[in-house]
Amino acid sequence: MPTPGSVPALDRSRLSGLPLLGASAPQDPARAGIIHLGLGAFHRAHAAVHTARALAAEEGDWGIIGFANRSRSVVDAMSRQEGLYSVLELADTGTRADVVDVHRGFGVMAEDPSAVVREIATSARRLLTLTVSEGGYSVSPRTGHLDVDSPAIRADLESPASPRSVIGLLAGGLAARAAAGGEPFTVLPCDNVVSAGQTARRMVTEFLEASGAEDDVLAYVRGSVSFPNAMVDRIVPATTPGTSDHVAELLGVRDGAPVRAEKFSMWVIEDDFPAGRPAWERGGAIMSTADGDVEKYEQVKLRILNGPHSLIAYLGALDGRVTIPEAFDQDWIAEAVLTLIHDENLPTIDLPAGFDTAGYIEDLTHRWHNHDLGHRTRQVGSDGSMRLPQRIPVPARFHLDAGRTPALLALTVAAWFACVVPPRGFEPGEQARAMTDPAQAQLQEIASAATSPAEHARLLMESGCLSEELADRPEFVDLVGELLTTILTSGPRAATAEALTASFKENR
Ligand code: CS2
Repeated sequence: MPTPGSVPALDRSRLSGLPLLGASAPQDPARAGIIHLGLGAFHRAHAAVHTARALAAEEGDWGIIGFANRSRSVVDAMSRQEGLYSVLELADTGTRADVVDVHRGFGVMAEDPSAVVREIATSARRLLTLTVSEGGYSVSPRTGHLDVDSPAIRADLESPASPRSVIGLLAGGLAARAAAGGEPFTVLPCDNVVSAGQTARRMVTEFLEASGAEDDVLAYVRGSVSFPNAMVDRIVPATTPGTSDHVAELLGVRDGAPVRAEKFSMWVIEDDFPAGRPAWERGGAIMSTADGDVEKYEQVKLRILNGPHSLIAYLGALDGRVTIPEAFDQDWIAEAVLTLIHDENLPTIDLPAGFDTAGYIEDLTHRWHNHDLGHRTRQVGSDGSMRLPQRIPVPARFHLDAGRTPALLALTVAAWFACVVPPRGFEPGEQARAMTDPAQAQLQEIASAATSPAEHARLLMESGCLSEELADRPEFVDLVGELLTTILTSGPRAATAEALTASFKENR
């Protein structure tokens, strides 16, 4: 392997000798039609890749102005590389690296939030994509409405002219665009959020109403701004220092901002773009005009992939497993996960017409076994307080309402508590300790008065941390308590056996 010093840096002068993914966007930043919020690895390995491929099929003014949330590191590295970076694709058939060239401007939301507002007001920008993770939508898990109790939303509602939260920035940007002539616009969420487009529209509208926006701004957002739903799917683990070395080995250049991903990539988008869009259907995405179809794909993704992914992460971490494939290699974890998928989640999904469910699950089990990817249990297990409300309450209530016990869904919650809000005296291990969650301190405080694991689980559930509707389902709350107790006394494997016995046997 070349040493760092001997490898030249990735820059435009070398581009002609490197494999380009799709095509370059037009160079002029003034012609960049897309704004992106959340310049993390997922966007760069997913939407940006599909956009580069779409540009290869059909030219257009679809460069991207990218804003990172808080950190400067990716923005600095990509600026140094004039927008270039490489995607390392780790497949069974081998690993390849290609360079993407579609980003034409950068910013950091936390440092210069007003730049986001200015960009949205600029008529040459025609759509905005979002990967700000579940928390960025500011939905209260308790009420399902705008989280007016969160400090960020509260501060923005007090001074809506200088917003900092994502929802506040979108509202401020759209108000500025309405004032600047009111040209149509699209906000396209690309996160694992239920009815992501509708959710974003609701939160922005609730924000505008609560901040006393003028009627004509509300009318503009209602009439000229679309918020399509979308299902996004590609496993993209965090970049590691080894990623740059791997790229250097394959491409002979040193990239300060590479990403790595599996080969699989799927993007299903509701086709509602009043100001135009790239030819994404020619870049590997599925554009859908069928009413409600994309929400069905979102359900498939959240309940077949994401919810079970959380279960692998929490059981795996409690079992000391560092990566998802190491965890999924354990037969007892795989059995729990497949039972969760087949018995508890699948019956709750209204499947898209013609969808090959068996094929998706088959592919998925293969994807979860990808050791080269090394996706960490600690990464998938982080931010459960934002992720599990998208993954657990709806399917759990579906069964509870019919008098059935969704014990694997309850196990997911119990294992999450054990990892991230462990009862006093329980040591969940290094992988679980490394999981982070913005609500961790608050949840610990809520459970601090508990004198038993069952009470610990009850206090957490009754706080509505997953949803208000699940808080008052004693049969579910008690089961989470029992499973948490077993995790503490006999370990995650015993709790899994207990859940498998307790789960209804409908489809077996
Ligand atoms: C994962 C997702 O971390 C998580 O919660 O379930 O990031 C998952 O890897 C992607 O959604 C795959 O498309």
